[in-house]
Amino acid sequence: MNETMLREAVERALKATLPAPEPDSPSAPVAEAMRYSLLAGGKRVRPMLTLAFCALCGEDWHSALPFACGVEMVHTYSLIHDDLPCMDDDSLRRGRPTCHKVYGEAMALLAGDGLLTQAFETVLAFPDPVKAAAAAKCLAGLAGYQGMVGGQCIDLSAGGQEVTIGLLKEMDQGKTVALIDAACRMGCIAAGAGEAQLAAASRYAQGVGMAFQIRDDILDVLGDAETLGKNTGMDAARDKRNYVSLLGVETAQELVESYTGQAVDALGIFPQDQSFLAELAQALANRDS
Ligand code: GRG
Repeated sequence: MNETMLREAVERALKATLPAPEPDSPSAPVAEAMRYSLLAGGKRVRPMLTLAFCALCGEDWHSALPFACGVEMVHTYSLIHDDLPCMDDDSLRRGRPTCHKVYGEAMALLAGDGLLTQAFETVLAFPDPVKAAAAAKCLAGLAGYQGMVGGQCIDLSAGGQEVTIGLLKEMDQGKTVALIDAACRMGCIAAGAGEAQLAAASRYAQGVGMAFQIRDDILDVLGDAETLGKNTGMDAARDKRNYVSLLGVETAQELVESYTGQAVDALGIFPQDQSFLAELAQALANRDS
């Protein structure tokens, strides 16, 4: 199992889950907009985590593909909606014009809605209905108002205000950590893992998720738009506080390393080979895209 193998399996499964629409079908415009954003690349970090945790719990990772696709669909919906003029109003995502720039705001809104609902249809198609229901509940809880949507709500109300590290952490737990947590836990669920393993997966997600977001803040300042596939300098332009504006780049990167260490430590309870997930955490801590 390696990164390329997992990423290619995710790409194939996503294409199969959302095939090209019949051109004369009435829903073709929304299906096209959904495919435009979903199949635009992206690092596929969350679905890789789902597959890798399934393998770490001793099951064939291929079996977790429906859960991996579901998580990536929810992630893509959040990006489409986040880019809308009423949210961050962004023009570039995954190296392409954002969904609403190509298809218009109304169709981009529908494309996000379509991906969110399709995600649950995909998760619930998992052959074991008990695991399917558990994964759907996990995804709904962590992506909803007490998770990712809640984090976005804090983000919207925090703009232009004095923000503490505590509030920033609460926001990032929702916006970023929650879906990464769902991705890791759903891999464990696919493998029929027990409570101790689920709790360890959440500890890993906590470390990787916080590190991922703080690295994202650093890349918003130091990164290159072409490599990232999205515009940089956006938090400063919107007068949004983040880890870099509060702590500076150096301290922010120290935090990235510290959270990454916590993530790697959490893998200790698993009897299987942990090297893939440990190396992935390290690679994400130093990512440039
Ligand atoms: C429900 C509208 C709505 C939003 C939810 C996730 C989110 C909140 C907004 C997306 C914007 C954002 C900066 C989120 C923080 C998480 C994050 C760093 C997303 C980018 O994820 P990557 O880098 O993207 O994995 P790719 O394109 O590689 O999949």
